[in-house]
This record gives sequence, structure tokens and C-alpha cells, in this order.
Amino acid sequence: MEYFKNVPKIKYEGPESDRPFAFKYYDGERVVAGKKMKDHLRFAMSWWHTLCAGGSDPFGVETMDRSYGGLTDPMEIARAKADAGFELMTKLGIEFFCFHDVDIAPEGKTFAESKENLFAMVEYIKGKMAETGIKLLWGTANNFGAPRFMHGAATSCNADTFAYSAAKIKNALDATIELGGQGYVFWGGREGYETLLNTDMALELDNMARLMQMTVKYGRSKGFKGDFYVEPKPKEPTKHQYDFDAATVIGFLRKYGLDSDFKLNIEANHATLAGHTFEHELAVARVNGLFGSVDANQGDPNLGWDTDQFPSDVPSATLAMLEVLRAGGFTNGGLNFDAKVRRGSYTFDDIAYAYIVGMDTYALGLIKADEIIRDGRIDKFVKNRYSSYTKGIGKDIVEGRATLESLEKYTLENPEPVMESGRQEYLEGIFNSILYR
Ligand code: XUL
Ligand code: CO
Repeated sequence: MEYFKNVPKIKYEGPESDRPFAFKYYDGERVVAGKKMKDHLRFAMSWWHTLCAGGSDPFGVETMDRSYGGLTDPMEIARAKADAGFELMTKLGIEFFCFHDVDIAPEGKTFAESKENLFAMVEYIKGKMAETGIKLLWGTANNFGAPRFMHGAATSCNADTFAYSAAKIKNALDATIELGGQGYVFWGGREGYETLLNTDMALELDNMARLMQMTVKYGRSKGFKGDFYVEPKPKEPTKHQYDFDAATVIGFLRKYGLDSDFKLNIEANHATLAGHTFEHELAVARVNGLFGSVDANQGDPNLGWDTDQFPSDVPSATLAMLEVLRAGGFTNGGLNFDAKVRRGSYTFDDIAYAYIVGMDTYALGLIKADEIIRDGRIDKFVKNRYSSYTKGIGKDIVEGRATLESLEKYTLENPEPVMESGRQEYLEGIFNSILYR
């Protein structure tokens, strides 16, 4: 059965094309900065938003029909979702997908039944992957949705919930390995607290690390060679989440000796929720050697929550792709569209339009980031701005020869430092002239 009936195979037609079902900028085979666009961008479809989410919000029911032709049996629906997902990815030329355990298979009445459903769907999806050549970017466990996770998962006050979380992660990781996944994500949706009046923060943090350490040990023993990721987010659903932002997560990973197995999965909308720019979070991951993967979406500057919109902001995608290129590009990671269509965009056509705009936005971001690097003016400015560290006292500082005493002596002997302009507006002008030429 065909689900995206109006959607043809989407091809690159260039910016002049006025056909809605066509790429204006994304041309997977085009070589940019020494690599095919598709290999730079490594686009992935998010199973949950694309195939499961129905558009409900706190004020209203679902607006989107996700019964896949009126099906009622949960396993039949799960298979239809897989069919629809692989149809969409094939039509868009998307080569990867990401899933939570509960996205691909319905939960049963018992844990054993859920496990059986999960591995039945793993077999089904494996067949689809073999047919299409589409690969798994990363898998994860939904350890935040069910009532048992109301106080957290690894950070729950209840040890039975810790055990349940571990059991779910074991199966989700086994599923990921079975499907040849290149990554496994931890997103701590309810790993945090609402009030310190009922919270033992020290135990919760230690327990969160314990579960990650167990996962690494198990995964490596099963031959998993991919990356483990933490996806920072400051709040929502929990008031205060432990994985607040990139810097907080890096401190945590280092404290518990997890930084050689884990990298970061940076989500644009989580960055802005934390009061940072997207590119700031990517830069923090990069300069600490922990850049891993990206959840590509965008928030709404007028709203203070995770709206998970499809990315259409080209300047932001350009700044993000500059960071990706500076990090040396993706290895096991990619650009996962953790994004959903608006509630009013309820048709299957809208899903295709959303992916097209998202893919075109990142294609433009990549093209423009490469142009900025090749133009060289911005990089040259930055290099020059720090040139005082390449000679004299600056060189002594970075090469470890300076002490407080030597720097006091230098300061006593020299006049007041002379500053140079930061030239922000000039640089913003260069950025615009490259973006809009
Ligand atoms: C929630 C979120 C998750 C993670 C995976 O804000 O981003 O979908 O990406 O659990
Ligand atoms: Co995400």
C-alpha cells in the first residue's frame, strides 16, 4: 500500500523550480567541501514525530490520522508505520532513521510481551532495511512516557523503576545492535527534579552514571562499536533536568569516566531553551572533543517551550554547519529531524513538504558554511584577533613559561594595554554578503 500517494520521488530541480515536490538546494550527489552533500548531512527520519505523533496538544485531540487506513491491531499499525516510513525515506532520499523502543513496537500488557513485540518489529524493519539500503543512525529507549517514570528513570527514588529502565535500555540497545545502529542516545526527559524538598541530588546523579556505565559495559561486550550520546536539555518535561546543557553534560561525563564512550547529540531547540544559541552548544561539544550528532529542528523565539519545528532558518543552519565542518564532519552521527509538522499541517503531503524545507535549509547551510570558510575573511579576522598570543608575552603564556610574578613584572614595565575593535557589525555584514549573494 502507498501512503504518501501524492508525493513522487523528490529530485533536485534548483532554486528556480516552482514545483512544490522538488528540492531547490539539496542535491545529494553534489560535491561540497570535498564530499557529497548526502555524506556531509547524513539526514535521518525521526520515527516518533513522523510516524506516531498525531498532533494532540494540552488543549486538543489528535488532528492527524495515524491509523494507516483504519487499522486497529497495534502490531498491524506498527508494520504499516514501518512501510510508510520506508516509503517516505525512499521518496526523499533519506538514508537513516532514529527510533525509541515504543515508536517501533507497541507496549504489551507485560514487559515480556513488550519485548516480544519489539524484536518481532526488529525483524520486520531489518527486512525493509535490506530492501532499501536505509540504515539506522541511532536507537533509544523511551524512559519518560509511562507512569512508572513519573519520578525519573535512572534517577527515580524507586529502585524497581531503575531496574525497569535498565531492562528497557538493554532491549533497546540489543535492537539497535541487531539493526546495525551507529549510535545509542540517552535523553534524560525526566532525569531531574521538581523540588529539592523531596530530592537526594547526589544519589540521583550517581545512579544516572551507574546506569550509563552498565550500558557501556553491556554494549561493548555485545560488540557495539558505535557512539553513545547524551542529548542535553535544560527543562521540559522536568523543571530542572540534570543534562541541562553541553557544558553541564561534559562535566558529568568526565566526573564519572564516561567521556571516552559518550559524545553529545545537540538539539537546536534544546539549546535555545537553555538560553544558548544552537551554534554555541555545537561549539562547546566541538572544543571539548565530544561533538557527535545533531537533532535538527528549531524553536519559536516567541514561545518558551520545545516546539520541535522543522528547520527553515538558513542563517542558523549555516552557523550550525560551520561548527559541523570545523568539527571535521560527522563520523557516526548525522542530522536527525527531531521535528514535527504543526497541528494544522495534518496531511501526509505536509510531512513531505516539511522534510523538503528541512533538507533544503541544511543544504543551503552547508553550501554557505563552505563559502564562508573559502572566503576566509572571518577566519582570518579571528586568527588575527588572537595574534598577541603568537609572540612575546602571549607566547610565554600559551607555552607555559609565564607565572604570576613574571606577568606582574611585565605589567609594571609596560604601558596600559591598547585594545582593538571586535568589529562585530563588520563581520555580520560579511556573513550577510555571503548568505545573500
Ligand atoms: C525530546 C527529544 C527526544 C530525544 C530522544 O525533547 O528531543 O525526542 O531526541 O529521546
Ligand atoms: Co531530540
